[in-house]
Amino acid sequence: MDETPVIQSADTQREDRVPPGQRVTQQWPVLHHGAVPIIDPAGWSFKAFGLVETPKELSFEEFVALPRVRVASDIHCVTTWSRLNNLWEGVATNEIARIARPLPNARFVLVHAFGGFSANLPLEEFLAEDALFALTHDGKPLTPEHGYPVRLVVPRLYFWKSAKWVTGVEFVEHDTQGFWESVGYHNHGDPWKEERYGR
Ligand SMILES: Nc1nc2c(c(=O)[nH]1)N[C@H]1C(S)=C(S)[C@@H](COP(=O)(O)O)O[C@H]1N2
Ligand SMILES: [Mo]
Repeated sequence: MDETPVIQSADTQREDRVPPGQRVTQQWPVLHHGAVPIIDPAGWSFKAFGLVETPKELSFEEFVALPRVRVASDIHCVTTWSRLNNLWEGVATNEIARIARPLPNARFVLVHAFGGFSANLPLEEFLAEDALFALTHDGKPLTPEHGYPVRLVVPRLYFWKSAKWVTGVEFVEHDTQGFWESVGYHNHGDPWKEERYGR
């Protein structure tokens, strides 16, 4: 039996849990810029750096040995599909902060991914209790197209913030745009406020 605690993302508890302008799909579409990278975990590492007390570089072996959480959440993609009831398992963003120890002037993060991709988030939202670096989805390892070996999942924001093929997180003082934000997606991306495109 899996003893890993399950965190229920708050948005799944709403009476009407589908945000405005969204349609529920049973599928799990694949969306990203560029080609799917095939990542060998043996050559992969996770870096926590920038404004932190103790910068870390973790091998895959070290990363998977960190304490785990499970999160039950809904996915809301800006292209209007939502996929309800996803179960993720991985390492809480909070766990990464606990070991890297962000400095008081760290107020934002850039989550970096393979090939130069990044997504920007306020530190507080990155550290939401339901945010994690996921290794599995519905009990199975992520597939390459969904971000193997590790992807970010930030349930309360549109799914473009949930970087696939993550290579690390950088703690910064000032907000700078990530990949999709720099080509016109909203800087924040709250699905309940329909922060889809533009500022
Ligand atoms: N590395 C990387 N991660 C990414 C993207 C990307 O282009 N590169 N696209 C984002 C977007 S726009 C979406 S909608 C989701 C899609 O995730 P999925 O393919 O698992 O559904 O991944 C996000 N993560
Ligand atoms: Mo997207």
